[in-house]
Amino acid sequence: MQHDMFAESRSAVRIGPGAMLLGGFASAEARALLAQIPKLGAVSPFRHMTTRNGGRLAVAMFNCGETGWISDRRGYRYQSLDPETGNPWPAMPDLFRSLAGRAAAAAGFAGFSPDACLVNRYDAGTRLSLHQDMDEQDHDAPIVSVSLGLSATFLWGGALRADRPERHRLHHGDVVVWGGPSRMTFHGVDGVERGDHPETGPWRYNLTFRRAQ
Ligand code: MD6
Ligand code: FE
Repeated sequence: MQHDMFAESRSAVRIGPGAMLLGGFASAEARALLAQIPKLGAVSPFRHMTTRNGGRLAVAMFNCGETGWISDRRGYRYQSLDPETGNPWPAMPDLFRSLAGRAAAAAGFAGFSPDACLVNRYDAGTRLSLHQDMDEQDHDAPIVSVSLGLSATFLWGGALRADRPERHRLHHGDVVVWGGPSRMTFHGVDGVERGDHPETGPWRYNLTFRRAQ
């Protein structure tokens, strides 16, 4: 398909020390990755989590894996049970785990074995403001972030929230890996444009893999 061929021709770009944007790294597997989402969502549905101050996260989420990231009135944390169902999160599909390991290795982090995968769903206009991923116990492991469907702009900041972010366009099949000296870099998402993607319709999906425990 035209879309995937374009993505596959894109190359790897170093965006910081220990940080790579692997253009099209997941293109060949994108359809198989997407096919898992409704199956996982049948166990733990997409939901808009609450924040400490009573707000609602604009990004819809659920997790798969041994543990999962949640937000509620008590704050952010990882837990092994889905608060919505009271049951464990669905298991991480082998394809997810394998892709995350291969992408991490391609970026210089051999042996990455995620125990959590946050599945994010964005609609047009949804933003994720600059933040650090810091609820994980293991900060030695990298973060692997897979983009599927509608394109978005990845905001790649610095060690301080005030650092002006670089903007990198992320397309279907792109993977960003950050670890080592970049592990605590501020990042966010902007610019999901209205569209009708051949594989995902009106959505952008993102799979974020982490070693949380
Ligand atoms: C992305 N997502 O969607 C990057 N971080 O490309 C994140 O950085 C992220 O979606 C923490 C919690 C949820 C997220
Ligand atoms: Fe993040």
